[in-house]
Amino acid sequence: DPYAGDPPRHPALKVNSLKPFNAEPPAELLTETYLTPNQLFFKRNHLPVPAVAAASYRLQVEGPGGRVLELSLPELKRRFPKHEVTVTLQCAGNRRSEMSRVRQVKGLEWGVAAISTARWGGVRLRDVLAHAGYGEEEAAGEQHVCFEGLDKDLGGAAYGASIPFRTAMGRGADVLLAYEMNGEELPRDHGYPLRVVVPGVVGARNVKWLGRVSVSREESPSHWQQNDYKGFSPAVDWDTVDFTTAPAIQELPVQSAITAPAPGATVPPGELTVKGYAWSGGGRGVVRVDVSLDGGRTWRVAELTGEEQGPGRAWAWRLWQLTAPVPPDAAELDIVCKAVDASYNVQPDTVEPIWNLRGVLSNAWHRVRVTVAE
Ligand code: MTE
Ligand code: MO
Repeated sequence: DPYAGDPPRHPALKVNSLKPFNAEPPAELLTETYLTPNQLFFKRNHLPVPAVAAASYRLQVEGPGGRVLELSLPELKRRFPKHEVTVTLQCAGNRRSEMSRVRQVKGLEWGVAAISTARWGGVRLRDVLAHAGYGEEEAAGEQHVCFEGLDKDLGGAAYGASIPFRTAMGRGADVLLAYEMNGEELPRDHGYPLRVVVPGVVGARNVKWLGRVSVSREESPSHWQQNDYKGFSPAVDWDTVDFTTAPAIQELPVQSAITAPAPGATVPPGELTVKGYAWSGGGRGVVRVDVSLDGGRTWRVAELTGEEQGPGRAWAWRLWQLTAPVPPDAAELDIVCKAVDASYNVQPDTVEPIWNLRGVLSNAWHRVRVTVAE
């Protein structure tokens, strides 16, 4: 069993797939704390968790002309300044199960919790690339920074992904090679000993168990860059899909969801508190969350909490809550939330027009129905 060496996991996690391990925390636990505890942070593995020995670990960095630098963990920590940043990671498949209720899609049936937030500590990718010999000028041509994981499939192919070179050099230099998560050593499930953290960008590019970094004119040749994690029209099916026609997902669209009350719950008459999270890609902050108790006919503005990060560098979610009177005659409530980001992007009201065969980018208004009773 190639998965026999996987680490132990927290029993509260809702398991989507055991081998490879994919799990999300219960939604109501997700918004209990602003930073997600490491054990509850969602886990998305495509392959067995590799056993990496810290002492023999070397990060390979391919410099210009193909010269390969090898950096041990102590060397990385000694040579480059430590940088810390709070970043939310979201899987492209977060809320996929709502899409498959419209029409069958291919993928893990994630609920609303394939998203989590941590304070990451590590070195700046930009500093490492500069040390390897790359300057800002490389950004002029279209180049990509390619990452390879140490996790491999049965055929020996590593997990891989890439980001545009300008993303690596820009982003307020917040793209990290992280060795710490919430003040602890990076856990095995999250990429021990070193992972990429690309703020504002889809989870899939945040390569764990990082083995090799290179710069190329081409995007990563990996399956997950080329033939997965792309968006398509609702008209495209598995007979007609052509993965070369769509760009790889990088920045994610504006997102929000309700984490409490739970779907199908019974709530007492009087007053109700609704809670959730909101986030947008590309460093676009969340400027407002609207909540409705009557299916979207009337709205109230929720209160936002959590870290307020700088303009264009809002990498982490805001949590939100709203306490409102339950309409006296209501037997049921159709609770809805929708967020607005700093570019005034909004979420679509329904799933149908954004349905896609892979079930990615599922960010329609989130709806939770509850019963009102003593
Ligand atoms: N990196 C490697 N090496 N292998 C993987 O399977 N999964 C990716 C990304 N990085 C993956 C990876 C995907 S799709 C996501 S959503 C995030 O890691 C999940 O990160 P997490 O498990 O730390 O939450
Ligand atoms: Mo993902």
